[in-house]
Amino acid sequence: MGSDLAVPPIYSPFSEAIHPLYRDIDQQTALWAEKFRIGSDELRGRLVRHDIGGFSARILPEGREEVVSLLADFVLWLFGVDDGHCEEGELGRKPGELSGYLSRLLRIAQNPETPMLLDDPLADGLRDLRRRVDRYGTAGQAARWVDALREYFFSVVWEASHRTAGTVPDLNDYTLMRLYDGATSVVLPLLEMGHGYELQPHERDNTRVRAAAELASFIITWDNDIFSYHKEAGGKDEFWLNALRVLELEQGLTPEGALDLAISQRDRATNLFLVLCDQLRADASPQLRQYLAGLASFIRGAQDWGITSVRYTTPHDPASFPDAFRKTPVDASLLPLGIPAVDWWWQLVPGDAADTASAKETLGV
Ligand code: 3E9
Ligand code: MG
Ligand code: MG
Ligand code: MG
Ligand code: MG
Ligand code: MG
Repeated sequence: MGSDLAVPPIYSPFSEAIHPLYRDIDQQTALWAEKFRIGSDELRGRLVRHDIGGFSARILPEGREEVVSLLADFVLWLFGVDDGHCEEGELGRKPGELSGYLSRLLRIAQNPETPMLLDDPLADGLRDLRRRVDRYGTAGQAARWVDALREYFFSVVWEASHRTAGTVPDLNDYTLMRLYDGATSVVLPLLEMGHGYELQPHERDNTRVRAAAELASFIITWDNDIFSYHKEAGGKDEFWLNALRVLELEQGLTPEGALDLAISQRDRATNLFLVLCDQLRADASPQLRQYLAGLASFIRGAQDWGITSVRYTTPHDPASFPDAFRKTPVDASLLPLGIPAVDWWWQLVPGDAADTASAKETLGV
């Protein structure tokens, strides 16, 4: 049985939207998973019912159909790795072997023609994904996608070392790991490809733009930890990592207390994201404006999918979820969280920015 923790409506100032072809895209993703035999038959049977096509259609509501489909197939593939190998498979407890396997996969992502892992369904699926990344993206975007896969892979090896030792990281380490192990950064190049533009490196790698992308990762993964707590607490893996669990253990909180603190943290990250994006938009290129809008769609898409997908609602043992979002934060603060790895995000907004009329208007407080 999963946890019976009741999740209240959480704060989302972003607009709900979905690509009109979401049903077709979801069906095509199920066919793709079958064609490449992603995961065991049992895992694949579960994944194709999780509305991953709908998730992708929410991330790219106005995106090019082929890229929405590519993203959906890629997210299903990622769950093939994350569920199939890391959380439910044997490699999740063998960090050394896991890093070897993931390094081989990375070679396939870089050079799909490489004659390695020839009988491996995930490698075959990855070859297909790489060819489509080449078709719809630039060489630079393909390189960013490979680099982001590497940072995701590196973080799941760190996770596996905790799983093997049975240790739960402290909040700072967990926050750092979670920026990558939620596989959010691998989606970012597809936000660009979905709209057929390329963000120039001097903008993408600008510290404040990177902070905005990291804030999006933080919000998406903290929300995932809130909405997947029921599934994860009741799952087969007695070792599970989740922000609420980290807060319970580190700060001696009840699940309810940890939920309240996690909500306050994700609200404060959302407040900062809004103010930072407002400031960035002031002198942004059209591409950067589109990218920032893409981050907001990614956050909102993960929220709408998170409260509706049977992956998290688990109808056989229902999670207690809200059916809507709230328009104002529970915690309207623009102060840092006290987590060293990420507190610098707040230094990017001038000290008195929190008190300006425009910040208050942005936050609706
Ligand atoms: C997420 O964390 C793991 C990723 C591999 C899932 C694939 C999803 C994306 C690439 C987009 C980001 C979306 C999120 C984080 C929902 P975790 O906690 O293992 O996911 P779970 O679904 O098991 O709660
Ligand atoms: Mg489906
Ligand atoms: Mg479905
Ligand atoms: Mg995971
Ligand atoms: Mg998981
Ligand atoms: Mg989760």
